[in-house]
Amino acid sequence: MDQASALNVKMEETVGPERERDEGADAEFMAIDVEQWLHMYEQMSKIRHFDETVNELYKTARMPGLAHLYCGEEAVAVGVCEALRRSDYITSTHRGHGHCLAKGAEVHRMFAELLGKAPGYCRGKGGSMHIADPETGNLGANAIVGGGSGIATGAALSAKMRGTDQVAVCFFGEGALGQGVLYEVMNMASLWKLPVIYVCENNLYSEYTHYKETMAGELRARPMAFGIHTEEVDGQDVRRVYTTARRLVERARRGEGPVFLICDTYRYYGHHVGDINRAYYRSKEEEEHWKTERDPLKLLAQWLSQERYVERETFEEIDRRVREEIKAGVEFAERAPYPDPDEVTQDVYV
Ligand SMILES: Cc1ncc(C[n+]2csc(CCOP(=O)(O)OP(=O)(O)O)c2C)c(N)n1
Repeated sequence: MDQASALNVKMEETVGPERERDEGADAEFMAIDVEQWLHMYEQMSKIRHFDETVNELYKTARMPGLAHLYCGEEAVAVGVCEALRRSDYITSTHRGHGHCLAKGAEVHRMFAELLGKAPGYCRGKGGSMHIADPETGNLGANAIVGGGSGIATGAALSAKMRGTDQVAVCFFGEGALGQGVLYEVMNMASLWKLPVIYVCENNLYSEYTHYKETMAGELRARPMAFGIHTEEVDGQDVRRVYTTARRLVERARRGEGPVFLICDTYRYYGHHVGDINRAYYRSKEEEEHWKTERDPLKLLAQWLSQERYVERETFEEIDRRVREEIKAGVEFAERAPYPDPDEVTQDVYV
């Protein structure tokens, strides 16, 4: 009996649905500049290398605490944030490094925060799950599952009341659908036609449980019950995430109300860096399938090579540049000072 059937979950629910070719979408992808796709590749590469390095810092005991890695899900953060302006808002989650970087956070200040150092985004007092950066519209990662939904919806209400055309994106995992606050804010957002985009990253598992074991009915039926326009997209294909997000963001900007975007995706590592023995909740074959067949970086690079004639060396050069930036970021953070002990009660709730 394979892992999927042991858990009473069908195989297609662990490897994702079959995706068909869509010629209309292909034409839309071709109309976008190669440079812009390469920028998205670079952003995804940055997130991948950043979080792989976080894992190393944890394993070699150079980082205090733990972290939730975003590897495998990069196309969601990058595709959505590429459709936003700097002045638009996002709220993030406990698995937030990808969202922060995609919205424009700087690698060296991110590492400084993770190592508890003074130049970090929260002066080293927030850590992985609380990185916020008002300069880039990032209203913060959040250790409370579903916690960002009230903040993003409030930000969208504020934008509407101030008469700006800003939008707010609320990223969350499918586990957040078990939180009541999400239903309260979706109700208000729909009634008041707020410019908020709920982005549900369905990576199949909430901690160690397949979502089908805890969710009654269909995921998409939940936002639809509030009359919210809902779409689902292959979250491993940054081309689809970006073009769909671009359309939905414009819809929200025009004042047509909230939208809900389900992105089908997968996390490559454990729920957090310490979750290394995963055999009791998902199989090695399943992980391999996503990594070899559905990797967002490989999928974009393959398409750019085949259809847009980008040379392999171009990707190697981008990856090399990214690795240098990551290395310099870690060196910066390791050299940086800790905050002064005298300020231990500043900027925190005591
Ligand atoms: C309100 C609340 N309940 C429980 C937890 C413990 N917890 C942390 S992450 C997590 C699972 C979240 O799953 P999901 O929302 O699908 O996000 P993913 O980890 O898959 O990205 C849980 C239950 C929490 N942090 N907050």
